Amino acid sequence: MKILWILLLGLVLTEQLSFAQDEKMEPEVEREDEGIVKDRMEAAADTEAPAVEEEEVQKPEGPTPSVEPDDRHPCAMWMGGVPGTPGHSGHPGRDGRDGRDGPKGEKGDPGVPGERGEPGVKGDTGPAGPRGFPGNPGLKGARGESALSYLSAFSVGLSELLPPTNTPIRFNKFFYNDQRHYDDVTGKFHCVLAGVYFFTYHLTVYTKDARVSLYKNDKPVMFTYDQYQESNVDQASGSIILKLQAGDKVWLQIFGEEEFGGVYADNTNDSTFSGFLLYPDMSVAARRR
Ligand SMILES: [Ca+2]
Repeated sequence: MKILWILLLGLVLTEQLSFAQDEKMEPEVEREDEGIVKDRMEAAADTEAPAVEEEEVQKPEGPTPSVEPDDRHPCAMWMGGVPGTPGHSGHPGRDGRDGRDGPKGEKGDPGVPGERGEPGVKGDTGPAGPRGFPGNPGLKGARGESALSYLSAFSVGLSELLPPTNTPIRFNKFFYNDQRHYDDVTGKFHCVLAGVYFFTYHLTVYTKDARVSLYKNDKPVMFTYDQYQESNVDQASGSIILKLQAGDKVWLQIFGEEEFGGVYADNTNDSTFSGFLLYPDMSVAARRR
């Protein structure tokens, strides 16, 4: 019986020594591995296993060196010895090398457009551009009021040799009188269009003096006096601008007695009286429209 216990103790000690040798050999293997994969460990520092885990792994799980007799095989102790304790699990392997980059993926779908930004600050005014081409002519304007509405002119001459005095001189030789504003029956110009008029007369004086007045509505407004000289043919003339209203009358008349009635005309000497509208009174013309 004593010999049996000595054998069991020897087996246990042999197992313990074998386990201790395994532990001493592992660091050497680790050092060899470190030399090979040193670079890999540096690159994969993040994924390195914590030291705590290694310590826990290296801590041997102490087997309880107890030997229980096997009832099923009562002769096993005599024939072959006690079965060995199962070995410890090995250390986890180190991480492998990083794989090569895979092929480039397909282009993704366009993203959703962002929100519209705030309007920018108004920029400075740019320099003036070059002058453009002339534009097309505009449309023809509407037909206006005919200027013929404001026509008034006459030019007449004396046909009788010596007109009577103190009465309007009747000029019945017509150079122009289309509007018939000069009345050769009365010898007076009849103002139809209110406005500003110009009048002029050029008279031949012969056989005696001539004194002529230009009348406006029964009142003389201008005088011309020419003294006749024997064997001469003289001229007397005058001109005036008057503002007239519609209905006004203007004429020439010998002022004085017969000794001042030297106004004369024949085939080679005319005595003329002319007048025309310079411009109408627009305020009156507007009321006429
Ligand atoms: Ca004279």
